[in-house]
Amino acid sequence: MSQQNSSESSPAQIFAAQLLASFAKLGVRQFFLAPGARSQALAIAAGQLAAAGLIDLHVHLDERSLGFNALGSALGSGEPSVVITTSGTAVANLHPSVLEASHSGLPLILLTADRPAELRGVGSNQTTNQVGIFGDAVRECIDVPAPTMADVDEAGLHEVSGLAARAVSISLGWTRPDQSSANPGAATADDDLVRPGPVQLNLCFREPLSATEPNAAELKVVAALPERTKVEPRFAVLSASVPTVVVAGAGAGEHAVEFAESYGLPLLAEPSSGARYGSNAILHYRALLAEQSALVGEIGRVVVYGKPTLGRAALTLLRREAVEVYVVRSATMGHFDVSRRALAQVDELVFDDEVPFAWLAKWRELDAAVVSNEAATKLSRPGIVREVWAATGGEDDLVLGASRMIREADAMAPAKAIRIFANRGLAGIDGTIATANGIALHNPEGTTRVLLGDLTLLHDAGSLAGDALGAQATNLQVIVVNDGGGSIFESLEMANQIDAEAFNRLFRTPQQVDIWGLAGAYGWQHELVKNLDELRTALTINGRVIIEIDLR
Ligand SMILES: Cc1ncc(C[n+]2csc(CCOP(=O)(O)OP(=O)(O)O)c2C)c(N)n1
Ligand SMILES: [Mg+2]
Repeated sequence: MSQQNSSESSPAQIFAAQLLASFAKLGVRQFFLAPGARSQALAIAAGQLAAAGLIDLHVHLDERSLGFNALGSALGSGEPSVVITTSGTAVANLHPSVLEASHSGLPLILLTADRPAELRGVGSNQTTNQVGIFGDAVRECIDVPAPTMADVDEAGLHEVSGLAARAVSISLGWTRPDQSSANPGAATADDDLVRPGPVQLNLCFREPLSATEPNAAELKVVAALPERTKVEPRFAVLSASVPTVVVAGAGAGEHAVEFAESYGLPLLAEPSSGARYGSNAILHYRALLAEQSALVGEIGRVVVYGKPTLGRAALTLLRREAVEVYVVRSATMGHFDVSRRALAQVDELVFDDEVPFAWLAKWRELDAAVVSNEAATKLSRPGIVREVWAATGGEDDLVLGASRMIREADAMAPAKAIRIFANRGLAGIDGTIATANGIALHNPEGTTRVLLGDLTLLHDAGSLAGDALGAQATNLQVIVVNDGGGSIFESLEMANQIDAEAFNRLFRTPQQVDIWGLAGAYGWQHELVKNLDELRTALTINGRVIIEIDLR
């Protein structure tokens, strides 16, 4: 019997050590753990790998926060995150981040500890049905029976490494999931596209639940990823005579810019698109579309990149009968065709001739003619956007919370090639601080800024705790626009139809949290700014700071 299988160990520990060492061997670096008993073998193995410098381990109390932290790390690095939880509600707390990761194509590998088969369905403590708990939000869910000594012989360990490789490969969108376990609803309507996303390994463990042997960091593991599934690219040729605009939604990226610039097309790019830069960006497109100017009436074709979700005007345009719609497929954001009118879903588009330059020139002229009628010095939402954009450079990251400020930025933010993130898969106001924390892990030099509303901050206040004994974000600024509740709801039509008290109670939900006290409780700096000059200064603060802008 090898030393690994010595009686000092347990099958649970041998299995956990082999599995986590396989992930490390496959290049997975970021591990996120919340404490629990059923998952103890995984925790011990992760601790051993971290102590040996083979992985980075982040420990958080709250699994909802943990999941978003892992998601932020995947966003910031493009690499998979491994998330480890105990059983029961701990698993369910991952659901929001799993949904977001599913809809935005982010690689999360969930290791959820569970009771062995004989303890299921008999009222055991902290035991529920974890298989399928995430429904179609996971690409694949594999229920792994509790390992026995016979399962962790040489052949068994080889299988464990294979399990890790499969999880990584599916999470990255390299391998097509087994359709019997993944609900096809999770995939795009384009069935040949393989999308990255969350994968769940539901791991049953039987007592003894852990041992100090083997040391995961000392295992000689052989593991390799399967070959990447090839997807045949789809092309289309477009007639240059149809006046075309490019709409870039979340996840569009640089391809949208390259396409617009190669053919001289107006680029209507959301701030979360990663494409709001360059000289083709039409900054005030929101206003221009809403005004329905003559130029908007001339649009004959829309090419969509990513997932546009911020405004109704773009959607109205896509629904217009005289407008042809072409959708460029996104492996991350999936199938986007809300008007159900796309003529084709393609990977690459070319024009049959030169696009007349006059088309773009007219858009630029109209864009330049939009003037703001408010004083540039006022502490207003556009003023805040301008300052935040001005302070953010190539070494920084900017995270936009859902709700009003991202729409404000969509209406007027400058064209600037900076890294901007926003959870637009499902556009929740949850998990924003944790997401930013995860992104910041990958940016120790620059500053990670989060621009968000007061309710969005409070929704995720627990994530201010961070990882007390682990790596903390170096420079993280939470810029909170405190307008006493959800002011975005003021733009709903009914806001003027019901009385103010009912509106406040049912929608705005004003809060009276002392944000200075909140910051202090979690050990954050707090800066209250009353004008744009103070904001500009606050945006240079290092460390972890909440910058509160009181607009009440
Ligand atoms: C998890 C979740 N719950 C509820 C919503 C609905 N929702 C959208 S915006 C919003 C209010 C946000 O208020 P705040 O963060 O203060 O931003 P403001 O609009 O005031 O700038 C709510 C509740 C959501 N998007 N996500
Ligand atoms: Mg608010």
